[in-house]
Amino acid sequence: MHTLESLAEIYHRPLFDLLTSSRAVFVEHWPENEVQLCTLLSVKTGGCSEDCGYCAQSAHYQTGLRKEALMTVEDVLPVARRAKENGSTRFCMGAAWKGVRAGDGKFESMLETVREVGKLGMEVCVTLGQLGDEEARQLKDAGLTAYNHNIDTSPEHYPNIVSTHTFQNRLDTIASVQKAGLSVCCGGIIGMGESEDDRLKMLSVLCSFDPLPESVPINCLTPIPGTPLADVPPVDVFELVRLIATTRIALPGAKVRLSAGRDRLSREAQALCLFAGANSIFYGDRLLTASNPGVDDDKNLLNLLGLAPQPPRPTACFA
Ligand code: SAM
Ligand code: DTB
Ligand code: SF4
Repeated sequence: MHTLESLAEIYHRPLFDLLTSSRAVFVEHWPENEVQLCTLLSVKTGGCSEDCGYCAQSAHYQTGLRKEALMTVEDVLPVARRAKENGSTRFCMGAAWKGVRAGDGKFESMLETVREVGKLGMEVCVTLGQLGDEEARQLKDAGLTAYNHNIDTSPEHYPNIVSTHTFQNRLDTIASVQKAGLSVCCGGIIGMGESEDDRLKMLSVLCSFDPLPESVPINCLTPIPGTPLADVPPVDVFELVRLIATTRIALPGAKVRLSAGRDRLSREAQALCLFAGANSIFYGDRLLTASNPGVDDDKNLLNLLGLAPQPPRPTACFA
């Protein structure tokens, strides 16, 4: 079990010692030199009731984002098919909701979308906000692989970022996801004015999950004009690399996803993150609302580094 103290001991080692250790853990658990490509799609954009201080989609801030209604299964399927053709093995759909309720028409529509996308043979992940045991069970029955619900930062820093729900609400949703037998995708954002200890406290919460998270997205804040965090300066890249390396050592079997903020990282910085332990990226020129490197740049980078897109794994398919 990793505590703040044990994680801090790892995190603050001389950088090359840290990288030597994380690389050894990485190669032992993930020997294939592969990176999982995931495609994100915002299926319901903007107008969210929550006040998450980093988010372009909160109705509390004037971010200039155009709201879009929930996409139907017919809208989503062509995007999912293209994602598969382009080499993605995971398709993740995000909705700007506080949460979902069983029986609600919008939730029913999402279940239908999950059922159909699941037939394409990619891992299917959704991030729909808060849910309970029943909603999680229905998503599992529809063929969902994983549910993304980030804790985002330390329990102590969380109330500085969000006031409309609590850190405990996030944990309750994650418990329902685990209970349904779905994989948990849970990580956070760095660069929201937190300390390095806050990041390690976040990691120690992830390390306390049972089962451990299957996937850990590490996002660098994409500053959104109009939000309270619009002017927070970017995180030093070596802090990002240290966090990825420490995450790899603490959670050796997890997919560590180098998520938002890649378009502000140099190729060299991304290479260091992939060396330190990241083994997944979001692929395609848009995240949910923010920009991401273009697919040609990403293909080029993986080629230059001798990394291959992870092939579909039959066990991970629900077709
Ligand atoms: N409403 C759902 C929720 O809150 O879980 C799902 C959508 S939310 C956009 C998914 C995750 O995206 C957030 O938990 C956060 O980690 C990440 N995210 C959102 N805006 C971001 C930003 N500006 N920069 C970096 N990460 C961001
Ligand atoms: C996650 O941790 N990062 C992705 C995914 N989970 C859903 C979302 C990143 C969003 C970046 C900001 C935006 O596109 O609005
Ligand atoms: Fe954004 Fe999700 Fe928070 Fe809504 S709940 S404001 S979509 S992060």
